[in-house]
Amino acid sequence: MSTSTTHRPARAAQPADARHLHPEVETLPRERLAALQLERLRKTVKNAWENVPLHRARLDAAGISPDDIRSLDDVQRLPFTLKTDLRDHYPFGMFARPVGELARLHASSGTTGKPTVVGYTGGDLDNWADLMARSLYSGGARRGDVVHNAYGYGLFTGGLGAHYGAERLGGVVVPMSGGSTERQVSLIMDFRARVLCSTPSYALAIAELAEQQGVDLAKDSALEVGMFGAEPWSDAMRREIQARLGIRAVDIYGLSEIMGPGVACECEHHAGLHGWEDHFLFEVIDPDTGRQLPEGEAGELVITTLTKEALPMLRYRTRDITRITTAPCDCGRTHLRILRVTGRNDDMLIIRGVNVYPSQVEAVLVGLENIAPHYQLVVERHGRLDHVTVETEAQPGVDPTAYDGIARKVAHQIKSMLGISTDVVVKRPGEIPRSQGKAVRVRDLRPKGV
Ligand code: DLL
Repeated sequence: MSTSTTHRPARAAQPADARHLHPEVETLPRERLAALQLERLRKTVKNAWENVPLHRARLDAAGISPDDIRSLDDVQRLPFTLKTDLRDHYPFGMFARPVGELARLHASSGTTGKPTVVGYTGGDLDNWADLMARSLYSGGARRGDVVHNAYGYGLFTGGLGAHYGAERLGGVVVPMSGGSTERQVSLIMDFRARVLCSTPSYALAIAELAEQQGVDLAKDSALEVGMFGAEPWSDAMRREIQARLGIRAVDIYGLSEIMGPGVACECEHHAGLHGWEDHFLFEVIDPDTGRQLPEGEAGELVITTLTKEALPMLRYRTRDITRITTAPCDCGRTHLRILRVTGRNDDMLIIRGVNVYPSQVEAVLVGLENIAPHYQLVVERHGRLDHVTVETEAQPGVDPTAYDGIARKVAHQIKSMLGISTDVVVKRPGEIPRSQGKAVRVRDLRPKGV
């Protein structure tokens, strides 16, 4: 583990046609990966126990000392860490290093209460840049590519995370951030960007504006790869973005509490996202019982960091719902794959007993005739039942007198695919708010605390 700072855009040593950026770790046999994980898990528990009072108190209460970690299964004896722990110890109470020894802070605002603050040593930033470079490479980015980075810069980890990863890869970064969508289009064209980094919803907003300006990004731009994440998105949305931008759309996952973007990323096979197991230990648990689930079963993703110095995380409950497989991947990488994150536990709606994630509604809507791929779900309480109105938009050029008929067809389609009854409102083109970062998919009008 290096302790240098990330402000050094080291050029990657790999030739442009190699299959992996760091083959020595990306294709490490699983037994050796497990041995490395165990060694690092022990160090992480020691770091947490020695330096973070909350972790020490919880480990002591559970009767576990760092020396008790003898196998990877012992991770199940460790207490969980929750997002509320970070909030309750705002701002620096979970840090394992004095703040003066850190190199950077990030924070996420959240909808209520105090923000969640995360910190990094120079060594943490160095590892992050490496993992993000590895992720970009696995998605198809290469040294020398112009990387147009439309993730928001600032406290959000997307902008700077992608930025330093692209530099580490040897890319030429355009630090655009979100917003100024017209300018995004002209710079993508003028600078001949090959790689676009943004949320999937913002990629669509860029595509839409280009079309309005008469620019055909699919035909005339140099874009080939999109690295999309930070929010759930469906395969239908992937097809839509691929067609409109003329690129291969790659799913990339991460969260600030664990690091930021680059915790897991798809390879060229798009068959799940390789989670980088030399730096993280992944589990899937039953969210109700907290028990670890066997491989392949859907549940809540739990991550333990293995190399973080400033903010070691023991069994962090992500609230993200997914499945894990360790089956070999055709790309040759040995690191496990998490399947597409369909949504967060907190975003799940229960409509007359049926569990639904907004991304499942998206999968039905996107690609339907006359409907544009923009939507919001408005959730209200009618008596004791939740009620959802799906607001979506007509494609430009559709006669407004046809909107009601289209709405009925969409409601029918949602009922037959997902088994839930919804009201559907078709709005005029441009009426659904466009995102510049994470899209707001749900407007929750239910009374609070009920
Ligand atoms: O969104 C980090 C990131 C930036 C990831 C850019 C990828 C690209 P947070 O703001 O802390 O960090 O939000 C983390 O976003 O727990 C998931 O619920 C969601 N999320 C992130 N990536 C994906 C994805 C960044 N590919 C939260 N698919 C996570 C689905 C995702 N959900």
